[in-house]
Amino acid sequence: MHNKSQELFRRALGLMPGGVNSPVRAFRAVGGEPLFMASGKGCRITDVDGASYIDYVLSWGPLILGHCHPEVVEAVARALPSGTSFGASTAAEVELAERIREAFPSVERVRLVNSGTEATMAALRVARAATGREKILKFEGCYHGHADSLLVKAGSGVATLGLPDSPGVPRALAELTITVPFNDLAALEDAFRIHRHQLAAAIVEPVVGNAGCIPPRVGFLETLRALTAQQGTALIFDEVMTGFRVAWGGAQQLYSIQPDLTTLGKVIGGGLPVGAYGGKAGLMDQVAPAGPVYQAGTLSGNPLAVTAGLKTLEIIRRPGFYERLNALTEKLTVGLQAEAARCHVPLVVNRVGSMFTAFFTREPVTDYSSAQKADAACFAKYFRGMLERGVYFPPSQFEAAFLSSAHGEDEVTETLRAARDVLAALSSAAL
Ligand code: KE4
Repeated sequence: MHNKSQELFRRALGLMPGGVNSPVRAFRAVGGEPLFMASGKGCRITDVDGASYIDYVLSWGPLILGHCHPEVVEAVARALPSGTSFGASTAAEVELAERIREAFPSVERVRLVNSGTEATMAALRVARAATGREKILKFEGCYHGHADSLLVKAGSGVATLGLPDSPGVPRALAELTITVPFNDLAALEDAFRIHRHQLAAAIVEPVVGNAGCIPPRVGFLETLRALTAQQGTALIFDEVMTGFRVAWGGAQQLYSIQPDLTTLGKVIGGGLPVGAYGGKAGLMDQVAPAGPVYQAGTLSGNPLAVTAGLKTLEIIRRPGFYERLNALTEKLTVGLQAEAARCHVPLVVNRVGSMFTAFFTREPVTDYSSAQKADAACFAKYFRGMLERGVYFPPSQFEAAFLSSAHGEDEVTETLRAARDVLAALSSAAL
């Protein structure tokens, strides 16, 4: 049934660790072997064996317009004959920086990089340089890329694979990373009391995506903002996933919080490699060559990637884009909860905008430990059942799923029909 994927995976296993170029692609948490994809069009993706699926992974968030949006393809195709990279500045990256600053007023200066990992790694370095402090605070289950300091109680693939933390991170460095549960105000206040005036930065996914989707409790981000301001700690909003996803201006617009530094990625590259970090001029003007904090990148601001990002932002800025996308996502998530209730399958669906996660649990999911109580085995059966019915969700309970503007009513109907079958089967199996 997946013969070509299986053959490619067999070859890949002898060439790449785990046969993949990123752990979350390996299907380890859901069983079976990973699919190899051949093409995508709109909201559907097709594997190398010719099977197509409604895609709710969307390259883990970047494809807010779906696959191969004609205007994005045309823009990149038009830019390609001018060159793929110059290692010099181009007009397009100035334009992208202007778009980012318009959407994120807290970002007075921005530096383009090639991934979210580079963005968060550099933002931490800026915060440590500006404060002269070494300790940082992160939240359990949040994932900020694979920079050493941030692979402590991380989410996403680290959580999916149940890795305690990553070997290879020097203890001396890991010990500088303080972690507290997301949404836990008491633990947050304790951390700022215990490490008073010692924290260089607090980095947070303002809406967690990497423990599955977990919204901030009312008052949580406000308290974090107040504590960081009081103690001269740089507040870093990691908006790699939420930036231009939950709103044009990201979670900081949605919750009216101004961080000191912001990291971006995914949507701003339109499916090509772009990351960014930025914030107050006083902080960012420390970055070389304006200041002494070094960060660099051969392909930073790559003309093709920036072109894809610029065209994507131009399209999502059009009137009604987010209203339609969010309304359709709500219809899907309300429908999933209704189908689960009909089948008496415990299901909690968290959603912010067009990112969501269905947790197989009865209890509210408000932090990483409550997310871990979800029935991962049941999730795996659900994932496989939906895949068999042509619906491709992220292969992990600890990930967010996404809609694109290419998804329509028909796809939601098709997805809910598949969910009804799968949840009924889960319910009868549980009896
Ligand atoms: P990248 O280095 O993968 O571009 O970005 C790291 C990153 C940083 N911050 C947040 C909030 C992120 O979600 C990510 C990356 N997200 C994962 C999936 N949740 C990427 C998928 C993967 O690792 O293959």
